[in-house]
Amino acid sequence: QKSVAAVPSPADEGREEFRRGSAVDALTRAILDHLYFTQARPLTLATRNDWYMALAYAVRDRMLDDWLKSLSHLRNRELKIVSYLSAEFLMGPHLGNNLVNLGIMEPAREALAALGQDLDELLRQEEEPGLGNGGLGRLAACYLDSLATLRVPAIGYGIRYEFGIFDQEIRDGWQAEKTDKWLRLGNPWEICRPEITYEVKVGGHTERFTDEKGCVRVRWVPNKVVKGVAYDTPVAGYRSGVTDLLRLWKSEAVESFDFQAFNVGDYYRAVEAKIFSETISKVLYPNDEPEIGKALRLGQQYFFVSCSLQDMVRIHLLRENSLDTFAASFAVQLNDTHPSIAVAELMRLLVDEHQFEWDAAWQITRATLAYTNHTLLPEALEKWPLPLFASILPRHLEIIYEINRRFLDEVRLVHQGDDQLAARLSIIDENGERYVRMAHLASVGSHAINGVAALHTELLKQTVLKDFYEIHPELFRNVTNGVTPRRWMVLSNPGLTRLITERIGDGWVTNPDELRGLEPFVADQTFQSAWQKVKRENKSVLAGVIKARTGIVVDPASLFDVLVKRIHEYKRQHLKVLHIITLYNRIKHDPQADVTPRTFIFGGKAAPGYFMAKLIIKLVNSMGEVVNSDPDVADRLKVVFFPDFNVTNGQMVYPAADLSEQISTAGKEASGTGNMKFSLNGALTIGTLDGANVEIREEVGAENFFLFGLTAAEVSDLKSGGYDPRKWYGEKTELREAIDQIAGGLFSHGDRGLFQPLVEHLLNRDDYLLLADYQAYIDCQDRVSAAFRDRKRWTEMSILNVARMGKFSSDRAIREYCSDIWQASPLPQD
Ligand code: NTF
Repeated sequence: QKSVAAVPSPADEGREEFRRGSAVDALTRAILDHLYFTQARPLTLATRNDWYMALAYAVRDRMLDDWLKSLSHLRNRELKIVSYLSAEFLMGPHLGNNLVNLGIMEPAREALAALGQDLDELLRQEEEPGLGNGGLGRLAACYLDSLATLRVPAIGYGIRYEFGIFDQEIRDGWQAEKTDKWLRLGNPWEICRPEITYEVKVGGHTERFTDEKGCVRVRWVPNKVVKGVAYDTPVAGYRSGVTDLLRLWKSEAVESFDFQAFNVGDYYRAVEAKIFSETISKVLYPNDEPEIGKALRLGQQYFFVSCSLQDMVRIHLLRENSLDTFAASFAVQLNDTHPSIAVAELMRLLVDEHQFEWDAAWQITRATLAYTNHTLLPEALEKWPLPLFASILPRHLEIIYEINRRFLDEVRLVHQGDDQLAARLSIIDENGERYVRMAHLASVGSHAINGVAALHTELLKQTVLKDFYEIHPELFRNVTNGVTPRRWMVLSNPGLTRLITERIGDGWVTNPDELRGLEPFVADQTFQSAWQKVKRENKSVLAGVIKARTGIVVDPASLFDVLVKRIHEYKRQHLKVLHIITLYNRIKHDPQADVTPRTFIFGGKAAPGYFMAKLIIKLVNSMGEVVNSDPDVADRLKVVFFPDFNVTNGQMVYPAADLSEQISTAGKEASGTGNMKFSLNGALTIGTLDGANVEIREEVGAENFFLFGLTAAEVSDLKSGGYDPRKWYGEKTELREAIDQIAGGLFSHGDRGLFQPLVEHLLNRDDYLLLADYQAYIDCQDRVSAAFRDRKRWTEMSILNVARMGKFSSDRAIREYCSDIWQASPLPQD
């Protein structure tokens, strides 16, 4: 198993405490104290979880000084607070990350060793909080790390789901979902704040009344009220002296609410209300399923947004006595449309609860909010049927109508006579059944709108938000995504971290542009072999884990070709399958064929209701069975489906990859962030010109990147010209053979029905143009195979990839948000 050693960092040794060895002693004592006083366990009975908990509490204690300091900054009116509203935070295990960021990995290891415990074992004990689906939630986590590292006061606001993203098991080649009971053994990182609670109304109706000043006002009479309770998790910056806050809301029943029912003896109705309340934060919705009709999902969004905004209002009123200056206290970022109800909720709080005039409230709302779009896929753009919306948020619907009326009036004034334009821009979709379009609500209510990669932002302006761009181009920005080098390098790839730091020092951890300092060593023999050795060791570790989890034996000397991400047709895992079958057939036709030995590693979850994605998982496994057990292949090809891909597993997979597969149909992947993690860890990319791949290629150099496939423009031309996948099927022999084999039952024990829906779709629609890109992909993979045989050249390319990845640090992204969107600054050094 892999050892998670710390960087031999000058920052460790620099600490007075550390030099005296007292850090180790203090930690040892603290762990023992927590074992006794918090876990209530004598040494002789302590379980692994007891040790993990004791260590975690001891580490958390060491975050408190900085944390309490940061909390006191919340009251300082000079400091703007970044408020990141997100339905998902995919934080990954906390312990290792906190040890890295606090600079106490080695002292912790020693302290535990003195107690007869192994740090690595305790690190594996932590159940990761899987409060997100994939890239969007993980991005939020990387951004919190960077905010704290850059000393920007920030709060991440979200939902404390009792069950996060399901755990994936593979049974008979199919995905099976298991409830993620992540809180089962306790969560030492969070602190419950029973005194920070807010009431959130649901349903009912509105009433007009005249207030004491003679103004007509609106009162919302709900039919339910729930309570949100704050749970706080500290987020330590990397040796920055700042710890920011992740505040997640748990829903509970309002004690007083249904007392009436209780008093007349209707005990069951009172309990029912409690159950409804607790349901709201019960479970994370897996994405990629149509949201329409899911009342609970809208309830979740409103619940966390309302609690968060009420919390900000409270904090602001600790600073100032009027809400006029709210926008100077908070910059609120909407992570996709999931929190976009914030536009109407902030208006409601200001107008209904704090008696603001509409115009003043609107000015504050727009000055406070900004919106990030993360997808162009039409099926992922949120819209709520009007009746459903009205039944849950009657007051918000009225407010949205008013926002929309004023907005469309403005549009009509400037673009007279263009009724089509107003209809297209409207927050309410009136084509047939009526909907609230959440992306329009977010766009109208924000002072900045951004995409997450250069290409994505351009496409956003040309497609989904074209009309908004035309009337308000000044609102649009691009902020290309980034990932934190702390978790995705220092923590997960200690070997490479050590090697790099030996050569260029450790400044790159916070200033990854310094990785450029590796370029002079590119051709250096000793450095190259050390580089290869690290990769080889990471591959061996992963090979061990693969053996343990799947029973499949893989060869660390083979090319590790990795495709890990959510399973979706646009991400084209099945294109990868066609490639593997093609190589398989080449061997079958000529058992002596010269095929570079490869291990294909797939990983990723499919939304439980997404049939095609689940069928793709089954196909990978079925095809893998045939290939892995064929004596003609003689172990030259191995196919692995690594179950339950999550942050923890990602930390083992990225460092062990030789080749990173980023093969989405051009124009479909907004950015991708896995692509950055791979490249940062020395994998070379094979990819289309999609999302951030475009910029990664620009940075690392075209000669160090395997490019293939249609461009976004070519994709849209091909489609508008009437795309016929059968043409490609007819022309390409290897492609036809592979598809025929899937259809003919070669991978399904002769069953021609099993993969029929997939084959059918490819031959008749092929929405994601696998057939059109097939040949380019195969040819490019042949170049990859050849390149891998030239070990020296491959290693050079690998080093250059790492050396040139500086741009993709989430620190760079956060700096851009701070200066271009939030107008937020770091705390001065104390
Ligand atoms: C995802 N969007 C995109 O699909 C990824 O390309 C991108 O890297 C991440 O966001 C982060 O920006 C979503 O998950 C969603 F919800 F918008 F569909």
